[in-house]
Formats: sequence, structure tokens, C-alpha cells
Amino acid sequence: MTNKTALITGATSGIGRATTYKFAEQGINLVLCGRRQDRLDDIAKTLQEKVAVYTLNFDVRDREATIKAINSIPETFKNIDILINNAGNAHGLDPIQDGDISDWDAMMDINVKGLLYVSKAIMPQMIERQTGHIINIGSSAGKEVYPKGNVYCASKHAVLAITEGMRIDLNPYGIKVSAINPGLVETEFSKVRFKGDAKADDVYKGYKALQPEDVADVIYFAVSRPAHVNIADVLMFCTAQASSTIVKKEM
Ligand code: NDP
Ligand code: 8X3
Repeated sequence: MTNKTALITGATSGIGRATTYKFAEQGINLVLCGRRQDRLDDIAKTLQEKVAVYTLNFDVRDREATIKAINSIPETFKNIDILINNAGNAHGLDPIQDGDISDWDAMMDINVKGLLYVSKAIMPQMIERQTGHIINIGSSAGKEVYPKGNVYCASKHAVLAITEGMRIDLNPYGIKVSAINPGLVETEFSKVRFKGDAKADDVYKGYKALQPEDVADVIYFAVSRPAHVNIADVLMFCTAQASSTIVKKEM
């Protein structure tokens, strides 16, 4: 995997950050994206002894800023071999009739439109070089709707549909497209969903949830397969989880 470059969105936390460390261990050069520059700087400082690292600070909701940031990548990092479309979150957990419209906007704008903007900026050079691998981080919520999950689940169902569409449309150019769909992963996800409310602390109590490193391992497995193998779709749960609503908890 040496001499490869990966661009990872949402590299400042959780699954994205764990993937960053996993890729650096394997010698993959990195373009790390997020809004929290202090975290990007810390990660870059830690990893730059192992691999080349470049950071980009932009909000994926902002179409112009996203395209401008990606177009500003210096020549040495410009050929992105691997794109990890990971930036995203849930905002709120409410019955649809009580949902906050700003939360709906955030989830559709970040999880769906942000992923499209980033992909739009990266795909042309992959097409030109007739190579590349795009991994979209979906969710078990993209396969199964759960109570109060409504719009978050819709955003992740959209990610799955976009992934399948990308795989079809990019097939003539030899570009691999994969969806990695985890269930419950212990990250800052629930802090964001519940906007800092103490409810977030209970989400991962009473069982061992997936850790971000578990997902990073599967992402690396997917990107390190031989050229003729594409891991199209992965659904992964912690052992305690059987479906979106069935989680065996010890209290
Ligand atoms: P975290 O909250 O820990 O990380 C989210 C990342 O997304 C951060 O690095 C954040 O960076 C970035 N991000 C959020 N909003 C924006 C934005 N507007 N512009 C740019 N970057 C943004 O959550 P996870 O690691 O859990 O989530 C990563 C992905 O995994 C998401 O797509 C999520 O839906 C998915 N997922 C999570 C699961 C879980 O249970 N945790 C399960 C299944 C899927 P910054 O704030 O610095 O911009
Ligand atoms: C995140 C997992 O179950 O909270 O996608 O939707 S869940």
C-alpha cells in the first residue's frame, strides 16, 4: 500500500480518526479533512514521521468551500487513490412529527450532499487515471429504519443508493466503490446526536459496542484487497447487537 494517497473526511474523530492511524501504520499518505483545525494539526504532527500528511479545513455543507479546498491540494497529494467519505453524524432522535427542521437539514446536507460534493471534486482525476477506490461510510441505519431514526436513516439509505449508483457509473473506469455499514460504534456520534446531553453517556453502557478501530480494520481490509477484488458492501455489528433495535445489555 506504499505510494498510495487517501483522502479521509471526518478525520478529527471516531471512525475517521481511527482510519487515519490505521492507514498511516500501513504507509498510506494522507489528506485529512475536518473543521477542527487543532485536532487536524495534532494528528498530522503525530503521523508525519511515518507518512506524508496534508490537512484541509472545510465544512462539507459548503459546496464552494469543499470544491475550493480539494482543488487546492498540492501536486504531491493530488492523485487520490482512496477516498473515504466518512464525515457525518446524526442530529436529534425524535418522532418525525417532533423533528427539528435544522436537524433534518444538517443530516441531509452533511451525510448526503457533503458526500456528493467531495466525490464530485475527486472523481475526475480517478476517471482520468482509470483507478481509484471510494469507500462510503453508511450505517446499519441505511439498511433498517428504527424508531425516531427517520431522517438519519433516510440519509444513510441515500448513502447506500449513491454507493450503488457510483459502482455502476464508475465501473467502466475500473474504480472500486464500497459501502461499509457499521451498527453501534463508540465515538462522539451520540454526543453530537444529543447535543452534549447526558443521554449520550447511556448509549454504549451495558455492552461492548464496536470501537472505531474495529471499523478502521474493516476499511483497511477493503482497501488492501488485490486489484480484481472489490468488497462491495459490509454490514458489521458488535456481538451484542442483532439489529438496529435488538442489543443485549447487562445491567
Ligand atoms: P464522530 O462524531 O466521532 O465523527 C464525525 C466526524 O465527521 C468528525 O471528524 C467531524 O469533524 C466530521 N464532520 C461532521 N460534520 C462535518 C461537517 N459539516 N463538515 C466536515 N466534517 C464534518 O462520529 P463517527 O466517527 O461515529 O461517525 C463517522 C461516520 O460513521 C458518520 O458518517 C456516521 O454516520 C457513521 N456511522 C457511525 C456509527 C456510530 O454508531 N458511531 C455507526 C454507523 C455509521 P469536525 O467536527 O472536525 O468537522
Ligand atoms: C449509527 C448507528 O444505530 O445509531 O449509524 O443509527 S445508529
